Amino acid sequence: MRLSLISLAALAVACGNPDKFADDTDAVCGGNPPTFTTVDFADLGTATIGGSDKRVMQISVEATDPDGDLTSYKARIWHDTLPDGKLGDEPDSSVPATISDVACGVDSATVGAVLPLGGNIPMGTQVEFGIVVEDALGHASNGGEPVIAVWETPAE
Ligand SMILES: [Ca+2]
Repeated sequence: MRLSLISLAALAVACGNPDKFADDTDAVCGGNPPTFTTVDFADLGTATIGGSDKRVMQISVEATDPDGDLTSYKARIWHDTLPDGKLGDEPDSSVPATISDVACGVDSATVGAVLPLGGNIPMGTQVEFGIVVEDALGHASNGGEPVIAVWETPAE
């Protein structure tokens, strides 16, 4: 993972489970969107990114997609500091990642992003996050509506 990608304001979290081995590059994976039920958060402490130390957090989901085209994905992530169940129209981060080049070969994956704290995402407060996962064919989870969860960011 190239940490210089932090210029995108986010890093991908990509841990796939390529447990199927469909070796057919012409495969059409199907039309299932990814699904997930819960949103997980983690305080990752300090990381050196682009030569400077930054406090970082991780947002992730355990996504499943029966047609196996989580081979690459895009995590669209929203955040704001007003936990009212509403988020902006456009995501604050859109993080692409590739897990495998085996067509239709990834039907579950940990999907998410590492985000810097202390800037757009303030520390020591409740932050409302939303996430949508798009699979390799652009099918979006939950009809494209972000699944929302609130997380209290670390105080320091
Ligand atoms: Ca799919």
